[in-house]
Amino acid sequence: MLPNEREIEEYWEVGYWVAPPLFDADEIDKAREAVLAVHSGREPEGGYPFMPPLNADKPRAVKTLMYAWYFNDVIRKMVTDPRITAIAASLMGVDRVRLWQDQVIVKPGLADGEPDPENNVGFHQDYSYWQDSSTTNMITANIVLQDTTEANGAMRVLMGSHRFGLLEAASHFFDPDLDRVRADYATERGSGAGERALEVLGGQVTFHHSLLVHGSGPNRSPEPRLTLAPAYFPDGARIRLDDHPESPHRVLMHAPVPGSEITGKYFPLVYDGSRAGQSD
Ligand SMILES: O=C(O)CCC(=O)C(=O)O
Repeated sequence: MLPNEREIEEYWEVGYWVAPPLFDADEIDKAREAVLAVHSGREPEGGYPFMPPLNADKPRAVKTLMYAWYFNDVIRKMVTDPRITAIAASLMGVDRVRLWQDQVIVKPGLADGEPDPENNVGFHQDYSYWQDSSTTNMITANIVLQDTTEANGAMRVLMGSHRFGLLEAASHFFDPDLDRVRADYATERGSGAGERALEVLGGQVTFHHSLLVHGSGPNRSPEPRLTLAPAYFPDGARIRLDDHPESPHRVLMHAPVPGSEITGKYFPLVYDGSRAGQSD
């Protein structure tokens, strides 16, 4: 199920690609269970090794947790699955791929009609949080764990916005005002990119470039919207010391030397085209 040449060209044109369903109902059920377990605080025993989920104390706000792959087997298996990592390699145009991070996202359902802007994911560019990597040729996969439409808060993308380059203020994941941020980006770049909600079936996976502007509106359904969002980068990318010493990647790089390759157990090789997609 790799993208063909035309689809790869399209990815570079619009900044995202939507894969057909890659995971079956059983795999999705197991992943949903894992997502809810890691957000519940029941695991891992002894507490979160790196950082706790954000917004855990706000029942109606979007919640995210990073590095669950490190302690949860189901999540690790999914984010290192060659069905995904081979596609990431094809779209990035490289042979060898490493895992950059994961993000486990829970968007609670607001079916009772009470709005809560913090249920939104603000429009942002992932690379704005990732500037300690030397390359913007990085990619996020959104593994969608239920059928998802605008009604339950499908991810929205500003098509082609990865070609804007890094925007000045693009770290807006937790800024709920979608209209203002969208307008700011349009002002900065002088043109409005077309916007699209990625409506997909459970088990489908969407891929987006690290500079693509994306976010999402509220989940108005009764059920939580769950997503597993691993991100990948080409093997050989180097450490770039920016001015965010507290970024989780920087912390996990340990005594980072600028210009040296990003490697080590927190950035595992998850696809090697020359070895037919085994992980290490
Ligand atoms: O879940 C969403 O709506 C956005 C996810 C996201 O920002 C990402 O995967 O990079």
